Amino acid sequence: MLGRLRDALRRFAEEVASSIAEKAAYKTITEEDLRPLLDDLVFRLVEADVGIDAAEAIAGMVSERLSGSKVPRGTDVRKHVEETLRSVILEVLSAARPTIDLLGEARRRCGTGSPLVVLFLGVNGVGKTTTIAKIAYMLKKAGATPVLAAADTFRAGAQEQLAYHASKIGVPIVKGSYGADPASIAFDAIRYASSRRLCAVLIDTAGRMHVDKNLVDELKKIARVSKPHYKILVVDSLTGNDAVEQALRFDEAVGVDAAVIAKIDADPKGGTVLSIAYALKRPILYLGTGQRYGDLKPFNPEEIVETILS
Ligand SMILES: Nc1nc2c(ncn2[C@@H]2O[C@H](COP(=O)(O)OP(=O)(O)OP(=O)(O)O)[C@@H](O)[C@H]2O)c(=O)[nH]1
Ligand SMILES: [Mg+2]
Repeated sequence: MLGRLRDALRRFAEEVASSIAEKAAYKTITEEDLRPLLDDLVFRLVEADVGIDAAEAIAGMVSERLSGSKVPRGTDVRKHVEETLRSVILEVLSAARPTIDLLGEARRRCGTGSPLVVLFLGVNGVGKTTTIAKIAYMLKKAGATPVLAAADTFRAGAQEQLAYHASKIGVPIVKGSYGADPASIAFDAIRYASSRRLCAVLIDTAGRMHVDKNLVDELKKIARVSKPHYKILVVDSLTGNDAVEQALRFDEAVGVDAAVIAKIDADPKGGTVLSIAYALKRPILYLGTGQRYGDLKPFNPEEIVETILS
């Protein structure tokens, strides 16, 4: 997990340290020292799936903070560089600090007849349905029972897949017939939750490419009808740069309030999280860390920095 990203940052710190050590007379890290190493850093970050814009911005921030910095004799240069990297990465990730508390908001709405409505969207196969199941599991466990809205009437078996999760977790589901209007299913689910005073409605939608106009129009309609409090984009950590493209296009089309990055456990690179934080500048609420219901981790910038630079 995040391995390639970690290597990219460590290599940079080591290289700065050795290039400074070779010229023992230098007490200051100069821009000249850094320039070739920064190029390598950008290259390695991109190899670790960090988008080029984010990689260059990171290198720019590192350069600004390091060049001209005085390293007293006897100081561990590598540590000094790592501290700088730590502060830069934390700053980038902090743009995506999760400021939305789904559990808290759902809890407050229990029994009110006005449930929290959350719409999940994203391209095919990224992990939307699984993420909804995980969030439903979390809410149910905390006593904030949601209803699931099976508004993916497009893919054969999609409603059954969600129904399977609903029955395993023990939460209600509202379905429609195959090919039914997804917006009306979302609407029915909201009515269902309101009349039973449930806490939340989690709306599953069909995977769609951000470039498919008809399906994006359908998504707009679902959003118009269900008026979700939050539209949450799910992206797959393994898709790297494409995840950024998806995020920006969906944001343009329907507006994205927050993101979940799934399959981080299966991603040996790790750059997607940095790229999404940098490009989307919306909260990342959770990271999907596996296929079980409990495999959902709140996004924590400090923890990620620790993972890649401890
Ligand atoms: N390792 C891992 N696998 C995941 C994670 N989240 C989802 N998956 C797997 O990814 C595959 C696709 O997940 P779905 O939840 O069906 O994805 P979806 O976005 O709903 O797919 P469509 O409805 O077809 O667009 C499944 O095999 C999931 O088990 C995760 O965090 N880690
Ligand atoms: Mg699905």
